[in-house]
Amino acid sequence: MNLIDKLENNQRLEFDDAIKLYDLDLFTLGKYANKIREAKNGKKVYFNINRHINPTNLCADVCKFCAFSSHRQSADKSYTMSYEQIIEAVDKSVLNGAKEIHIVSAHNPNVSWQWYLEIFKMIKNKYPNLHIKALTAAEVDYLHRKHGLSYEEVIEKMIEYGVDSMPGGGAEIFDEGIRAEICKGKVSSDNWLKIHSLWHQKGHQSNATMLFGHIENKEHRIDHILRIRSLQDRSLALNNGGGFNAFIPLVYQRDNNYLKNIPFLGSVEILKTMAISRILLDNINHIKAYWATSTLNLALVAQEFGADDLDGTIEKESIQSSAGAASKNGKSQKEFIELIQTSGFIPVQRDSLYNELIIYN
Ligand code: V47
Repeated sequence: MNLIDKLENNQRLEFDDAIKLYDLDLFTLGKYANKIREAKNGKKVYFNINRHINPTNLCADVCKFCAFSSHRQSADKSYTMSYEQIIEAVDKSVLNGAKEIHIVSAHNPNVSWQWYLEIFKMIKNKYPNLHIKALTAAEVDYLHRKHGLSYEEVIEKMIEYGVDSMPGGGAEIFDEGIRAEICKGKVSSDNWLKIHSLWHQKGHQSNATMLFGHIENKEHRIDHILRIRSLQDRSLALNNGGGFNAFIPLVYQRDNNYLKNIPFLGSVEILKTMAISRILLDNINHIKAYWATSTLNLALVAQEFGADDLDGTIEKESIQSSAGAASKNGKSQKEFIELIQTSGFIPVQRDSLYNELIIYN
């Protein structure tokens, strides 16, 4: 059967076919991706009212793409937030209607593992219904390397201290050759997958990201997506509620970091990658076009090419905005809703696990 016949018949594609998807024109890819999107999510575009908090930028690791870490800033720009500052930020966000706090930090060698975890307990004690999405697999791996805790121990403590779900960060690109170039010393691809697998085995949900548009090629992207699909097969087979909620292709931002002379990735390549993700990941319900890295306008166009989620209002964000993204101060809910509606879609405010809270018909 040729590739188009396989697409017509919704057949699962393996590597040799998957790589050929990039040879199809954008509109053919969009047609098949949109068919899958509509079958899974109709015309709905999901978003949540969330707040990103990045409690420290002091990092023991040096990822070349990262502009957030204090390695990229003068010594006086390094910071570690106090618990008072963190809860003050959470208080404000809750007043603004936030349903989720998304907490991602650098790998800070000057604080204990308890410092990371007490943040979650403090928030949970005050706001038991607020969803805490926290600790990337890269942070879990760092706490293991630095403090000698096993992955299982870190995960048990995350649950005990109030983490509800894990964000998808730290995955970058799974190919170890590329990792050696861009994030040497950070969590390996096998361990990233192992940590999410352990989290899923506990019946919990997480997201998966892919950082693209730097020095990787199309083969690396396809390999990355298929490894995520394979773990999701194993996690769903457990039938315990655990697994990936969303796949998030993050477009590489080029400012203020150590990866030089990387040309802009064109919109066609970005949209093709979104569409290919939708086609290949038949076992993941949501593809998130994370507007902070793709721009809000392209994220809206991506909704026609397989994506069905825009992340959220964000409110404040430091990781991608340090590298040039326009996400420093988030977006208002009103703007989100209007932009989705005028693009011909149905805005749906969701919670972190994709339960629908408000449908704006
Ligand atoms: O892993 C760092 C990325 C990630 C750059 O799970 C960059 O819902 C682009 O995990 N250009 C952290 N990206 C953020 C993250 C995330 C974001 C949104 C939603 C979710 C979710 C998770 O940020 C890192 C890295 O891949 N990143 N530097 C950069 N220059």
